[in-house]
Amino acid sequence: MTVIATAGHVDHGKSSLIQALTGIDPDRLAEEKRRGMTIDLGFAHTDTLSFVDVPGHIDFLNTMVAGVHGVDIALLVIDSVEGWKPQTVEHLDILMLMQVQHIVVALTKADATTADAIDALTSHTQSEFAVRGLTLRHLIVTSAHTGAGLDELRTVLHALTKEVSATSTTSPPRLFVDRVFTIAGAGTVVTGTLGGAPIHEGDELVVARTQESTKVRGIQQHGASSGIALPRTRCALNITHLSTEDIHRGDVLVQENSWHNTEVFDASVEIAFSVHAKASTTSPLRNGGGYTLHIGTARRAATIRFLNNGTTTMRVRFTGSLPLIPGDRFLLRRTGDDITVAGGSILDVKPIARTTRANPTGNEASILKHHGWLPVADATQLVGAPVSPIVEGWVAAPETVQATTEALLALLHESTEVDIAQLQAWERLLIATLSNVTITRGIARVGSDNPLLSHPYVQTFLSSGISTPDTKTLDRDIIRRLIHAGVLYEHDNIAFHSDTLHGLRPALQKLWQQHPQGFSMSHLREELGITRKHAVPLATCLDKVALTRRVGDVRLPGSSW
Ligand SMILES: Nc1nc2c(ncn2[C@@H]2O[C@H](COP(=O)(O)OP(=O)(O)OP(=O)(O)O)[C@@H](O)[C@H]2O)c(=O)[nH]1
Ligand SMILES: [Mg+2]
Repeated sequence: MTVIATAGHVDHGKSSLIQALTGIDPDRLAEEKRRGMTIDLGFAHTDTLSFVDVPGHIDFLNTMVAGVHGVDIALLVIDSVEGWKPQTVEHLDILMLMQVQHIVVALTKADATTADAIDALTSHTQSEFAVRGLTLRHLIVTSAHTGAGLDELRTVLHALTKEVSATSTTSPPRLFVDRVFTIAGAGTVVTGTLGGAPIHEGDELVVARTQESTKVRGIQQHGASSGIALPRTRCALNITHLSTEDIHRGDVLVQENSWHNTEVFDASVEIAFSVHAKASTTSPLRNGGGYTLHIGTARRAATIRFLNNGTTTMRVRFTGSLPLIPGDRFLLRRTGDDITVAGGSILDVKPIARTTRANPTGNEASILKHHGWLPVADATQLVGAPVSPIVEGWVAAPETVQATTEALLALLHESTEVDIAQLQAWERLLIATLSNVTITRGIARVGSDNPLLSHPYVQTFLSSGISTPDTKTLDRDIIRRLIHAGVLYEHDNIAFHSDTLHGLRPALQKLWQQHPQGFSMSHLREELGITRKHAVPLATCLDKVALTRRVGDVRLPGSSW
């Protein structure tokens, strides 16, 4: 069940509304009862809805930010008597910067005001949303005292919960801890809104900050035991070996070696709406320190530096490391005046280029290009999703593969014999895949002891590129044996050398940049300037070497791409 977080100014009726909806009082601390105010995160649920209730008071804004982490739906509560107040605005800024998908507005305390006042507040709220470019899909007038509007609110929240529950995830599990406590007889329990893949009972996890390991002894979701915690839901994990001294809010539980821990990242920047509205011409951000970074439930002192002397991307350095991936959202609050100034999306969790040169985009191709050859496990962590190897255990961007291949071919032609022990691990694997190269006793050579591979046809096909001779005019037996040896690929009496096919990588890359949904036969003909007679066999042979795969009438990257 996806999580719904409350938001809104102090005393506007968030906790009362949650209690009226669920029958559970989210304010569980004695101090909260005494002061009539939410101080810490509260939790409540029904069979179909799961809530995190946040404090509205400005002093507890950090707690509010931790509460909205990882949620897809927010319930923005506005008191119909008081209307919009400073934390209505700041909380909405935060929801926007965190890109919470759905924002439902509840006007509360309808019993304490007039219909005219509610109409006026409704139109004011509509215009506040419109000016921010937000669509106000749901505004519901409620009263926790009379029960008005509660059924309608439940129906809307239930429908949205169902709508977002299908979100898939490609990253390994990550739990930003928001509460730690002990239960007599059970030991330490941590709670949070789970990100990434599910966690199972018995899983071994580590605290990212200390690398201390622990085991999940039990899982509870919404008060009931469960063998598994599902992504984007609330979960409570009963963990071994760690006391409440060892793990705190802001700590992160992950599987060992499954995330890249970093103290720096490059990111896109978005200025908070209300800050931007006040001073749209000057950026509220300055290179240097004085910021608090919020990611998940973690909060760290940070310094920033704009990239490329621009204002749209920046490098953020912070104290202590966190397990992060591209796409993670974050907030920056200015420590001097304690204002939420900006937020953004992480683009690179291991920036290498200098800030004056860095140009991150966040997509897989550019991350890989930036880092050269990488072990698949490292690349998966930097990209934040599984990547396929180019050669066993290693991955690189197409341009890098092309450059390495060219460098290896040049080396082979220069020195005729290459001692593969002198090569990098990925070069050793790549050189072995080049056709017409044999490796004997650790020495790579062009040509081979196999007379078939020195047959003049091999050179003919190599030098003719994609305008190859019709195989009908050639000795069928030799062609058949060259196909069998993986040197040639053939379709409809047209054959291509495998180096020629692999040499088309840059052209294919260009085609997919122009046609991300797949390129057609005529796109291929146009790009390479070839006839239909050659284009169909060529595309079919590209499918055979798995550089492409055919889907309907178009080609998409294949498993060897
Ligand atoms: N008349 C009326 N009063 C309400 C209603 N709901 C809440 N209140 C009152 O508003 C006050 C604040 O309610 P809470 O639910 O604690 O507000 P909150 O938004 O959770 O406050 P914080 O968590 O401290 O930000 C309490 O005195 C409630 O009794 C309502 O529907 N009608
Ligand atoms: Mg409250």
